[in-house]
Amino acid sequence: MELVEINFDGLIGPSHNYSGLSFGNLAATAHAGQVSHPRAAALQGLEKMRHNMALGLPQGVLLPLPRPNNAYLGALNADKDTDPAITAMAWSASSMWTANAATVSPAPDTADGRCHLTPANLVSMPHRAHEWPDTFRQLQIAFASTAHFALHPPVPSSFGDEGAANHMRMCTGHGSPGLEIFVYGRPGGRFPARQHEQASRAIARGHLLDPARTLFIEQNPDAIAAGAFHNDVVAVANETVLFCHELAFAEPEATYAAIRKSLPEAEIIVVPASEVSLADAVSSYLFNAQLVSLPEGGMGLVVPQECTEQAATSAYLACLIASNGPVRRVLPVDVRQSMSNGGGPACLRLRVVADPATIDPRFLIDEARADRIEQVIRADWPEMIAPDDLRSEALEAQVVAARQRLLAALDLEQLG
Ligand code: SUG
Repeated sequence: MELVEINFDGLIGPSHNYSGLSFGNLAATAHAGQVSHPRAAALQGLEKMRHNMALGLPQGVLLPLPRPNNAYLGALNADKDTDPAITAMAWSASSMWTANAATVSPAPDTADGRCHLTPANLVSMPHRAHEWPDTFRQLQIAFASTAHFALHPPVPSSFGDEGAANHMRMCTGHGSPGLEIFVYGRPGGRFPARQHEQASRAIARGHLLDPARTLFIEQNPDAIAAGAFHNDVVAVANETVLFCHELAFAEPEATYAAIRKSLPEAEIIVVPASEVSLADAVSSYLFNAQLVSLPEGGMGLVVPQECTEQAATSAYLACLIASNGPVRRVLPVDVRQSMSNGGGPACLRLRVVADPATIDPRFLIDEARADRIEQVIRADWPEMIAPDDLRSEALEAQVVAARQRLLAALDLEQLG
């Protein structure tokens, strides 16, 4: 059985829109009320998947959730005319950011030798808190083999959990035992700290992790205040490499020392604020990159196109490559539609280390399946959505039908 890292990208749903629902997410609030382009958004996301497949990386997909979520509106005794903010919550396509779908602990890290998954409760943001039951249904199908996977219920809503966006894993190889690093925020700042320490600890216990290979690290409150609403806006790890901003963690030196103690092979690349300020890191999303091990050796950093356009970040990336370190290639991708809601390349994917043969193949994609998905997007995804459209019955019918066609194309009607 060969364990490999599979990136499960969230396919961007037909209701993708800009409603400014995430306080503390600067891009999302800056774009509130703008017209969105769901078809272009989904094609950009699919193109990123194809880009990574062309690098030789295994690729998975998670599907858009049923939207609008009329059961959610019903539970609030609301309908589409009650309150535009509530309507927008029911329409949100936010499940595209699958880094927030779940926390995943691969089999080599757990006491029972299974890969453990806990869906994120996402309670900090109302438009996201109703995602998990439908996400859970997909995970139940995709990772149905109980010999290989353990799927947990979410952490109780008393403690906010945002999934893999606040969780990093370092190891000498994906199939070797890893060091799992949970990053939480302390409440009380200008913006919400979305990941609660107790949620992280509960997940680590449930996943049967070895305390000697588990760290709980506080996020720097200044980073949250600067718009790093998740740790993956200021840090990313892959195998032995941690790539992070100088101001990512509350106690950086102690954090690096603890990592090196558990994993002496660790290479920690710290980007100084004097070269890339926190503000530049948040606007270019330099750290919301996919740091991937390339089949030919070395690592690639799949960054948003914005990184090549912002002076400080692109100058830094040129030095990073020239330094001859572990990161051998910078690979820009265009995910602008998602970026405008604060979701970069890393937000759009959930990493699962597993043997692909143990996963339901309908959630794995190759070029032929990508072609099938592309046809449905081109034919059925709305071209654009303006805020007022969220009350339109015609748009609702289109969005519902588009998702049904996608499910049919992927043989997953049972999610209907
Ligand atoms: O939760 N944006 C998402 C972006 C999530 C990014 N994920 C990671 N960093 N892993 C969020 O803030 C905006 C939706 C709106 O405002 O309409 C939104 O939900």
